[in-house]
Parts: sequence; C-alpha cells; structure tokens
Amino acid sequence: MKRKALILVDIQNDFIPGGALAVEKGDEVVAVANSIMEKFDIVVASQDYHPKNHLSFASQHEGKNIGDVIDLKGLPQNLWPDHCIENTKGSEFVKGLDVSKINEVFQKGMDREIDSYSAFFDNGRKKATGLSTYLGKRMIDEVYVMGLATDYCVKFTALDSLHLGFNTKVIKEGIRAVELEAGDSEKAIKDMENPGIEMVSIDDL
Ligand code: VGL
Ligand code: ZN
Repeated sequence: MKRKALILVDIQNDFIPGGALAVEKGDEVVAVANSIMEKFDIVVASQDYHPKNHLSFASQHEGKNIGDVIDLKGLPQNLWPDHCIENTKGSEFVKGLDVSKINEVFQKGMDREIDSYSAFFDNGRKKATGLSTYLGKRMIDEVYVMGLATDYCVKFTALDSLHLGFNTKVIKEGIRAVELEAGDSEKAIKDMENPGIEMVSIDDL
C-alpha cells in the first residue's frame, strides 16, 4: 500500500469570506477537508503566520497599495492587506475544520523580511519549515494538496512537493483561488499540471 499524506494549506479565517484576504467561497473547502482526512496515513496543515509588521503587507510601505509588486530582498513581492497576524483570530484555523485529525501544523511567513507561499520553504528557498523531513521520516509516497489559495499557497506547496520527489496530486473540489486577475485560477492549475501534478477528485480517493 502506498503511504499517503494530505496537506491542508492555509484553511484560516483571513482567507474565507469576511476575512482580511478573503477568497471567494474559501469556506467551502472545510467540508471537503473534513470528509477526506480519514483516508490518509498522515494529515498536516500549514498556517500562514505573520508578525504584524510583515513586509508582504502594503501597510508597511509608504505610498504603496495592495496589489502593487515590489522588490523585497531581491524577490518580486505582491503586496497584500494585513492578514494572518500571529495570535489573532485571522490566523486561526476556520471554525468547523476537524483539527483533531491533524497530526502536525507547520507555520510559515514568520520572518518579517521574507514571504512564504509554500508549506515547505520560504520564497527564497533559504529556510525549510520541516515538512519535507517530517513526510520523509514517515515514508510517505504520495502527497495530496488542498486548501487556500489555488493561485498562491496551494500552487507553490504542490510544486515544491513534486520537486522534492513526492508523487503529488491536488484535490480539485478542495481548492479556491484569490484571482487577483481573471484566469489566475486556470493558469495556476496549468502551472501545476505541466510539470506532472495530477488533479484528482474526492471520488478517486
Ligand atoms: C496566501 C497570499 C499571502 C495564501 C498567503 O495562503 O495563498 N496568499 N499569503
Ligand atoms: Zn501571507
């Protein structure tokens, strides 16, 4: 039997309707997650977790607006509304998510100076979160990814998983996109499929 892990990406209050960086219908992924967690050997969750002065926030850059792109330590950085601040409601997992089935939580984005979309590494790939080692130690063969948001954290988590050598699949009912621009969701799905990530349905599990 293949050993399967499920990564729940950033299912947090700030990414659902009413939150600071709301993803349309983001709350709908909660029921999907709850319905499939028992099918996996390991379930982990990532948590976007920023200090209140994080440099991905437009509020930290005089004269800049949400949606602008700046250079942050040599990397292009989208500027976001303040979101997922440590020890606030916005960074907590969405109520209703069955956290009792989550084996381990990996936080990311704690360093003020570097953003971290992937649950595995920061955007400069300088620091690992520990997730890769965690999955390796548990002899995981297949990694399934779902959560928020398709065009950012889901995409970069799935791509890193693939590049680390895990057979990687994304659960299509379990993702929703920010869509700063129309078409971003479809583009992100192509960016994942092209290098070999498979899009699967909950009915295939
Ligand atoms: C995310 C933007 C900024 C995400 C996190 O979880 O997709 N997007 N921080
Ligand atoms: Zn963030």
